[in-house]
Amino acid sequence: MNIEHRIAAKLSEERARMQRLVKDHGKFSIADVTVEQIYGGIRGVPIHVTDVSHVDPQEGLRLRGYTIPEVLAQLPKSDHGEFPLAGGLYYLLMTGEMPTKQEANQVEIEWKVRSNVPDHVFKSLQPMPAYAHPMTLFSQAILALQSESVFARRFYYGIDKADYWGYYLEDSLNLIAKLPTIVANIYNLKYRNGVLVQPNPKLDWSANFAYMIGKNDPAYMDLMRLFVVLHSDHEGGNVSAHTSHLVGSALSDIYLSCSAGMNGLAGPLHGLANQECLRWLLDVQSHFNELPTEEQLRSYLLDFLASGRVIPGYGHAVLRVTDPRFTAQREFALKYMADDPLFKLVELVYQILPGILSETAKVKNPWPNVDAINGMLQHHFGVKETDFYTVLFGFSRILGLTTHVVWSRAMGKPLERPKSLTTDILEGMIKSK
Ligand code: HAX
Repeated sequence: MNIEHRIAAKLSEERARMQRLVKDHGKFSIADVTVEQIYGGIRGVPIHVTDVSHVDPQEGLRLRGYTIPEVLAQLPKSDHGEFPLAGGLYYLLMTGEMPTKQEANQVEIEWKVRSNVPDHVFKSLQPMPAYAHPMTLFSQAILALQSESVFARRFYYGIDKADYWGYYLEDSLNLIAKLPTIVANIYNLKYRNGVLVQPNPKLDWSANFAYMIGKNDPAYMDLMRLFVVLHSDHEGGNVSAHTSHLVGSALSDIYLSCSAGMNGLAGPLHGLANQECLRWLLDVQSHFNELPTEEQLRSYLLDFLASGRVIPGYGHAVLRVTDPRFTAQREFALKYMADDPLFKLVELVYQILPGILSETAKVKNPWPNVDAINGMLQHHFGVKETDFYTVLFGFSRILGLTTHVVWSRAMGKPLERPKSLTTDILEGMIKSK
């Protein structure tokens, strides 16, 4: 398909660029790692090069060099809404080129053709207890699909290293094609009496998820198109992207890599924050019964922080401004649900909390991140099962994760193997200086 040709056309130049850097500047030092950093989650230490996306602390996310407003404006749109087709987004992430509508539609068609989910996937989920978290089911479903890995089978019979990436791309297309059916039916299994729904061939990838959970509202379908763009990638250093990359570096296939990435996304400091954020907003709402005054909310927030808890949806490991993904979702909310009491609460928190967090010197970023609002939007359209929200995040993030993994194989990146120290060695290093 066209994506494969576009990647192939770029590869020799990209590989030569990397080889030149290593040959001519191999000993150039990028960063010194401090004791603070090694004990502080390796924060800020560059560990990886990827051109798929980049997060600038002051500007936020760029996907293949395009800001969020540019991506939303320039990607080909669905005929039935204002927001882009996921097929075009995937084309952009994989090739670095802004697709035409025809190219975006070709990816959508390719996904439809590959969308059938083998029976054993849902059969493996059905015996799980009702209280199993949907992220567990999601990761499990991806792992169950590993039986279908084209790369794993080809590797068994022997393949040229230079060709690995093509099989990874096949696996990526196959996995992503099945995601709307998998994700929607995890929802149905957990919250709609287990009814298994098949995709509607007339709908695009993002809208099909909405259709399969019984939401046919065109505004919700468009929200899902927006949601998918905004959550699709956030450079290579975050927990899920780094995990997938690391696992993929062992030549574990796309399914193994993405299932591992989803396990990282399931953590409350990463993807689970959207679930926590909506639960927190609902708690605040039920505490006050009606929209609090500024003073009431300020005092509530101060008490909450004084109890040592974090407020989900605020702060970021890299960003130092309001997340543009928050801004894009806020604009959607202003258009479709300006009078929703929960949105009014989101607005009031946005007005007050950054000031409060700034006063506590320790928070490096007092501004809202993507998760401060995404749950509220789902809640508005009746998707109220908060524990499902991280699955939605994963649904879209796999577009980015698989792109990183495909390109890592395309560039022939080796097994990742950083070094750990013992406390004695570290103390010895400090003494000897
Ligand atoms: N509320 C209260 N305290 C906060 C805070 C918040 N929203 N954000 C940061 N802090 C605190 C930290 O807990 C830390 O306290 P200690 O020194 O006592 O440990 C201090 O401020 C410094 O933290 P930081 O350097 O500003 O932030 P980190 O890079 O360590 O962590 C986090 C970034 C996103 C994990 C953090 O801001 C947080 O816990 N936020 C709430 C959870 C959240 O919204 N997560 C989603 C982030 C977006 C994402 O990745 N989604 O997938």
